[in-house]
This record gives sequence, C-alpha cells and structure tokens, in this order.
Amino acid sequence: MSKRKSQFRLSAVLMLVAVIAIAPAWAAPAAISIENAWARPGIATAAPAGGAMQSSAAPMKGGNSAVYFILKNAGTTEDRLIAASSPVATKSELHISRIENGVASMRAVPDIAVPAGGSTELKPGGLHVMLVGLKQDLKVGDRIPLELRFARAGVMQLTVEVKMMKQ
Ligand SMILES: [Cu+2]
Repeated sequence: MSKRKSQFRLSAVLMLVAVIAIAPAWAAPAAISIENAWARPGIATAAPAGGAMQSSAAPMKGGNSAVYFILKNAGTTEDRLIAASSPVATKSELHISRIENGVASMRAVPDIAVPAGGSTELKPGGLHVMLVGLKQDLKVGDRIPLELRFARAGVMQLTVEVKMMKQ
C-alpha cells in the first residue's frame, strides 16, 4: 500500500470518528422518558342545551379528566414539557393544583420543567395534564393516545390507561 493511500484511509477514519463524536449535537437520543402514565375516568360533555356553557360550580365533572405520569430526564440539560394534546379532548392544558386556605384550585402553567438527570412527577393534587371537554367517556381500562411536546426532546407519543384514582 502506498503511503499516500494509507494517509487517505487514516483521514477517512478520523473523519468518521469526528462525525460520531458530534452526532449527539444533531441527533440526540431522547433523554426524556415517561413512566406510570394514567388518566382519571371522566364523562364526555353533554351537548349544551341552548348553548349553555358548563357550570363553573362543578369544575371536575361533566367533561374533564386529568393525566398523570413521571417525566425522567437522563440528559445533561433541563428540558420542559410545553404542550399536550389528545384526540379525546377539545383541549389539553398543563395545570397545577393547590390547596390554599382549605380550598382546592388549579391554574394553567406555561410549561413543566424536568431537571437534568432528574424527574418531575405529575400527580393528583399537583401538576397534571388537564383534558378539557372530553369527546368520549373515559372508562377504567380504556387506553387513550396522548402527545407531549418538549422544548428539547420534541414530540413524544404515548398511550395512557384510564385507572381508578389511587387512594
Ligand atoms: Cu386541571
């Protein structure tokens, strides 16, 4: 083998090594994993009579449900859940529940952070994905599709089982 040829081969090998080394920059493996996903049972919204909207006196009944899961981030950079959607609901929102002065309330949050090398749990009484305006009843054992969008990890699809509320 000529010296010129072996130098060419060496540089080709070095280029390959370089490509592998920078690969994570443009094809990062999903650092986010989603565990223990479940949704509350719920009843689809009845067709409003005369266009009446849902009563605000019954916020957790008549057409809403919530989804919970644990987000794990194996990466070295914080990621954020920024949106959710499911075909079973008119809207899917990121919410947090809290109890202040004995009164439970919840509000929308713009995103849910998942720390680098850490996890964030969505659970009853805390963070959740709110399914607003159910288009179908969610019965125990049903499986529903959910799409989550992350700032870094992009879009992830999962299937969520409807379970009884844990006591
Ligand atoms: Cu909510």
